[in-house]
Amino acid sequence: MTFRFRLQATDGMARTGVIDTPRGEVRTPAFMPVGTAATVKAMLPGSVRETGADIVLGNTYHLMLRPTAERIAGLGGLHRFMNWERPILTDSGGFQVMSLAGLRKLTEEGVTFKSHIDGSRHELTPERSMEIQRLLGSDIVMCFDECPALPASDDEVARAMRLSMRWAERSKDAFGDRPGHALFGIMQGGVTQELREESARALVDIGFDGYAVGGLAVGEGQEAMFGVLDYAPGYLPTDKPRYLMGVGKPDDIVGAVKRGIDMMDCVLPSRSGRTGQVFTRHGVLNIKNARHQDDPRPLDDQCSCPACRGYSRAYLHHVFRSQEIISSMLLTWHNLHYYQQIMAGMRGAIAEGRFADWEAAFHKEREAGDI
Ligand code: PRF
Ligand code: ZN
Repeated sequence: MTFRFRLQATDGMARTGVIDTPRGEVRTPAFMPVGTAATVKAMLPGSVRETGADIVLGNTYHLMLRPTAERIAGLGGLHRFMNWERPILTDSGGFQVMSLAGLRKLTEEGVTFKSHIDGSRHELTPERSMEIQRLLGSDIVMCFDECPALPASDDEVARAMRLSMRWAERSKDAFGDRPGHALFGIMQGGVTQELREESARALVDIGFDGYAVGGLAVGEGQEAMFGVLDYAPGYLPTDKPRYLMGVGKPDDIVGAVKRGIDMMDCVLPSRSGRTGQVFTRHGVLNIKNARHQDDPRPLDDQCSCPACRGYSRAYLHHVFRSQEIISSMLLTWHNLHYYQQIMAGMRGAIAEGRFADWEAAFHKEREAGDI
């Protein structure tokens, strides 16, 4: 069994399909929980699966620093190491270097940087990123790129995009031919249409198994992001998956799928689970708030997750305030479950040609207010 994308239905620009991989199917549109340090924090792999996830994301940057890619390879690869046998997509490291590492130096060759953990010096290049992602055993490998924070000057955005395109070519050469594994290119170009088009052409010329839209959700705001998504997916092949990196809030995800995105990842549902922010059909609530302390109701009476089936808001408020570990476990489970419910809802609606109605109902439930 090799890597393949089967588009099954479209509704407007929205699409639904399946990515076949040797480790199982990924139903699209797909939301990928983030497992940065070889764990989706506060969740057992079986629990992640129970929320409905088909694939999780891992990070080159974190794993190369600790415990190192060579150690994970020696222990049988990332799937075995973290006990998740289904597909894993790994990010390439460039984005995390820029947002997390200490002193950095960027050259044509790559990036040298200081670890945020112990200050030790490291280098990442397209070739080294491909080697690390191979050692991890990643099913979907991302090209090494540079993502500038916005706002940035047109010159800066163009320079970073063109460098990323040269790195994409080196990534492809270094990746080589690996049946059953996929390499995705990453489009850059900020919020400038001409640069996005140039980037897409460069990637399509090289040829990838899928295409990511990078460089968004980095400070430009939802309206500007949707502005780019109104045209960017149109520059990409229809028969390959499209992945919007690092997005987002529930309404970002729905808006992205509406515009032709097939895959997304974000720390928001899992991180928020640990900070007490809860996503529900009616909007966001903060469990820390004193108004929950006597409330016998579940977070969401229609949600079938363990937090909602077994516990009151009062209990969840109590364990959060008491900094009990079960608080992170339950809130993360609920948030991931809710995100996967959104994805399943969209997949069903697209398949049946009723995405517009589904989207209207999604927004209406949130406007109803009173959470
Ligand atoms: N590039 C890579 N990873 C990313 C991004 C990117 O542009 C983003 C942007 N939102 C998140 N993660 N390699
Ligand atoms: Zn729930």
